[in-house]
Amino acid sequence: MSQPSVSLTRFLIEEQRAGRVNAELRLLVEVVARACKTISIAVGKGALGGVLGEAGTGNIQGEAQKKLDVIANDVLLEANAWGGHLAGLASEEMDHSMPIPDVYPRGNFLLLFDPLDGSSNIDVNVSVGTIFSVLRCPEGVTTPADEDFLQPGTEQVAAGYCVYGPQTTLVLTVGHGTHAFTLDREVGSFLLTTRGMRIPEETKEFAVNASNQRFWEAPMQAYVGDLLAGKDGPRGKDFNMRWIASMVADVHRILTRGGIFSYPLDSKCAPKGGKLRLMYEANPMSFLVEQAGGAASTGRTRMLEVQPTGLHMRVPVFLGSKAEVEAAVSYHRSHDAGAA
Ligand code: FDP
Repeated sequence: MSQPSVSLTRFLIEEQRAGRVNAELRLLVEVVARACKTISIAVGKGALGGVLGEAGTGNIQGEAQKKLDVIANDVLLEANAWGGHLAGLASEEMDHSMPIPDVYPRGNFLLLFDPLDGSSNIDVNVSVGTIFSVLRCPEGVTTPADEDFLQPGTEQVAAGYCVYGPQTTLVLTVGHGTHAFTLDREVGSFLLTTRGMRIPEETKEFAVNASNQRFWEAPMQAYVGDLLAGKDGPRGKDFNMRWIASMVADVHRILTRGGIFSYPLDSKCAPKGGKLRLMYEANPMSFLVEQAGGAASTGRTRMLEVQPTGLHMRVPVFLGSKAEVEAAVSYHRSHDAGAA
């Protein structure tokens, strides 16, 4: 007899029985997953749904918003407002966090999300995705403000992303491994397709936007220089490169077959601290990667230990296969030791 398929609902109920999530967190994940199904349908309609192109607005980061950025943000806000599982929400697309409106009961969790990451790829039909992170609302706080969200990534109780590609896949951790669920589009439910994803420790594949090379710091120049030198260089093996420019798609590849993803510090993004956002991108992805046996760093500090200073704080990112992330970090360490 073939194994019965495990739906996300069943998986979460079993996690609750095992004492790994409570009813509120289970509801929260289910609500986010339901919102992702709605976003998946909107993304899938493309030009037929009139959802492509610019919205004509900008976000807090000064980036032009796509129509689908706005739609995805609204879907997540609306879905999460009334369930009673959250105390507040923060989105990459909004200037400030938002407490749950007074008309609804407030729960004990805080939800942060990037509603549609990689959105510059929407119009060209390349995979994009939703990333989310869940924190506990600090004890005694009933109306959370921005500062209540400023907790290091080690405090996350759940994180995940949904990639809208040839398949719609939800990847989730509640702190006990990283698991992938594929959307059965006919039935409309997420089914467990990989329990306990494992990132190979070693890799021969790296992901970086190489057009920024001239702006990188010296240790990054040295690190990538040695990767490119291949078999004849100090690393003694040839590396291949992939850059989708959609973080969810690049990270999904790494969780599936290994590799290192990096968006390092460069002289263009240095005044902001990096390109990617700690709270909406780096932390949830780092939690997922660590739970799959990988590593994540800023190049100098374990990502999950970075103390956030603002909701929209940006950081340099290196994540993926453990040995390769450690290699990248060692170039930074040696450089900094030499400079000291
Ligand atoms: P986007 O700006 O399209 O939302 O989050 C930022 C991000 O995409 C990541 O998904 C992606 O990895 C990166 O930016 C791509 O940046 P570059 O265009 O600089 O390569």
